[in-house]
Amino acid sequence: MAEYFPGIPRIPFEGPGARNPLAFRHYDPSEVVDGRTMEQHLRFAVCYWHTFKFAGSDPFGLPTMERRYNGSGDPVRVAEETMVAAFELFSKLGVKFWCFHDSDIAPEAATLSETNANLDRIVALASKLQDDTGIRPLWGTANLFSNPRFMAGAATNPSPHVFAWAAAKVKKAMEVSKELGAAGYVFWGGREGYETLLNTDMKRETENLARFLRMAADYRREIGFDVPLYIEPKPKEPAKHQYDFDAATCHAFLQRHGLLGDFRLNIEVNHATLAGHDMLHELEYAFANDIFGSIDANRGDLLLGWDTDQFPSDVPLAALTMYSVLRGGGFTAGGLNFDARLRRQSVDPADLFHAHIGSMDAFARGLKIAARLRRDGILGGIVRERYAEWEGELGRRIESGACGFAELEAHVLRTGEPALRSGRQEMIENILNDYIHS
Ligand code: XUL
Ligand code: CO
Repeated sequence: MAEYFPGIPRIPFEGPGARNPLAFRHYDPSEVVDGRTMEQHLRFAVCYWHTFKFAGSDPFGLPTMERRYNGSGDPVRVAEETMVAAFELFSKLGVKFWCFHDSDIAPEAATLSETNANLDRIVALASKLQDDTGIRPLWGTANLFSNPRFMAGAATNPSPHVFAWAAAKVKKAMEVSKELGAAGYVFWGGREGYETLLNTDMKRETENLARFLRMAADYRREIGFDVPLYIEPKPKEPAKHQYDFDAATCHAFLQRHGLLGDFRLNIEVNHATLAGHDMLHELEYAFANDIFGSIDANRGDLLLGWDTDQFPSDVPLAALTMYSVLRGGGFTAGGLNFDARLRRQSVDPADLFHAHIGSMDAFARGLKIAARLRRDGILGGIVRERYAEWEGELGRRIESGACGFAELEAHVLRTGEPALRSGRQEMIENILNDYIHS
């Protein structure tokens, strides 16, 4: 079989002092942390679109990256070569999962039947490569945003004909995701929103989106695809406003339409920041409301207002993310999908490895820091103490619903002003630094 990343070995674990740029310093898949191996905790996935289809173009410039597998010629043959290259990269990195859109892996053709036939051919190859390596999709999805037919949305399109196209694409993408043994299925509605309200019927569009998602949930049951469905919140880009704005908006939408039992959230770091939140806010919201599912791990640039999808090599962020995940009970079907791409000047194939190695190491460190934070119980203790008064007589009466405004007014008249207690933010940040840098 052709080798697409010659000169790059299977990435070994060499430990914290290593100087080899093609080695892990912290990610040792078999190391046990808190009763599970790092591999079981972190469930890393490589994303197909950025890693194999992004070639460095931006709105101002042409592609910069040449890849041996992304050649010209018969598009199905090119797609097959890319799939072989993908499994070489997955295996060399030692990840157990990958994520894909239908149109990343197989070229679209003139008709739906031809496109589906292309997909079947590539899926047969992917199945074989999966059997050889034990790697499988964390989730699959359908691309409902690149083709011009989806310019005004997919399930929220003014045209039912386009709605039908979206349904046909999702139907097939669910079928192939099931065939490949995917652990989940994602809906990200990049064009499910609007450019201007002047030409938009928001009520109809959002109700049709709910109808569409209900059909998807029904079809999942019909074919016995017994995995979580995830909505991936994002506030904008490419739409000016996207209906799946953030975790809380998605939650309200799912509740309003009776879809909570079927859908959870796939939360992405850069989408959180575009919504004016940090990742921890989104995670905390999802865990508090029992809708957490999976994570698209990347990061944005605080000085740029768009989705830069950079690799998440930031250790403090990884530590706080994993602290939240561990507190929430860890991943079940979800995992950490690197929805991240190289910078345009990182043109070497080896850069793909440096990017993933750095991010996997950051999350391995983050996991260990998070496990120590939890074991020592310091943050948990601080929060418990901060709310300790709720365990007293007054707190218990309020939380059990035993009292109302009149009794509370009487309490204030009797006891006067409350004592002011420090939130100790700076002290807590210092403790966190001790854990991150020790
Ligand atoms: C776009 C994005 C998507 C989804 C899958 O911002 O994150 O790639 O993850 O469609
Ligand atoms: Co994403």
